[in-house]
Amino acid sequence: MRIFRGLMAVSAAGAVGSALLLTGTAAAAADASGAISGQIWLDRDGNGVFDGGERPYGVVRPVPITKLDGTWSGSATLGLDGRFTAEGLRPGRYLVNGGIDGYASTTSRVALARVTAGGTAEVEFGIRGGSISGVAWLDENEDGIRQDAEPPLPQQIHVFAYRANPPYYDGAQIDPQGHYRIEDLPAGEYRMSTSVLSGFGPTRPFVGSADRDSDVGWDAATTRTVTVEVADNGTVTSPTHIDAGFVRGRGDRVAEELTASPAGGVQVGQTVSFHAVVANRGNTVDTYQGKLTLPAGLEFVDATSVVEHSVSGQVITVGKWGHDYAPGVLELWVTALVTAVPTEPVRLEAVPAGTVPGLPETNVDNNVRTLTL
Ligand SMILES: [Ca+2]
Ligand SMILES: [Ca+2]
Ligand SMILES: [Ca+2]
Repeated sequence: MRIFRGLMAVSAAGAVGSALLLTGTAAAAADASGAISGQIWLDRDGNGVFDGGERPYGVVRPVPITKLDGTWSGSATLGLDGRFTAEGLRPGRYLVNGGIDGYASTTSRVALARVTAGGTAEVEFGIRGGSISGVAWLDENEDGIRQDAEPPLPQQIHVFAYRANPPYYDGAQIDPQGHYRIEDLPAGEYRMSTSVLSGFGPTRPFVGSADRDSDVGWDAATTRTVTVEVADNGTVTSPTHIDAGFVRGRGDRVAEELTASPAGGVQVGQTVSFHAVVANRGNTVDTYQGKLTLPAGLEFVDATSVVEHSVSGQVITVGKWGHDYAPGVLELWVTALVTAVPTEPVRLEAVPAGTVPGLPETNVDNNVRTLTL
């Protein structure tokens, strides 16, 4: 393939291009018109040449084209194949802008195309993003740190990078040695995640040195971002050692605390306040909820919590169905009115709460707590 750094080539060959979209103001006479055809590719090694292993930039978007004398401006539409074609152009010199935000240009960002009657001017643009790479490993001793003796994951999961603004999402599968590399990423701040591996969960993140820790956070609220930088001169900063540690999931859902104020001797007409705490004391994220059940004689008045809660009759549930909660606690505060002195205790239970089974429970004895008023 011929490559012209920064400048166009004139070719009479017909180009197979993407759909034409001209939004210019001055339509050219068809019998005296020419065309501009081109492509944008991801020049991974930044050498200005479309090498094997590199791929077209296949994102549908406009490619701005302006006639140098200022009499016409419009755009062609870049197709999924990374190609674009503008037809029906009056002969003359045009500027084509092949720059893409978030990527460095490894050829000139703007190319000059000379359109002749019946001809097609060919232009090419190399752009370069960064990469994020690392290893997914089994944190056998569960310390959050990757020791050399610890093995790669037993299955080939995917690792994903997500940029919120503007949205961009891509991922890569790990190889048998646990290594992955997500290529051609535009500049930005990325949050890392992985596909689910049944029976395993993420280890404690951000422990120890940067090249030994796990960079996949337990939840979106506390995870860190990984920055890909792309400079105008074509240099990119591609973070390495962005690793994902896993543990064999061990669950322990706990009804940890249940207190009332007043603590006992309640009277009809009185208001009682409850503080309930359930905990994930397992070694990784778990889908669970806490359920506080008020006995007959207590009428629900109000509830507050840090995470989502819901009320159904006498049962107040804290935690969102199907949500992965990091090791830690879910707290709930409930007030109730005494309409009759209860004969049954208040009951707090920590329960699995997902469409897939939660972590294997290692201690069922601490899942329920009761309180007699
Ligand atoms: Ca290249
Ligand atoms: Ca370890
Ligand atoms: Ca338990």
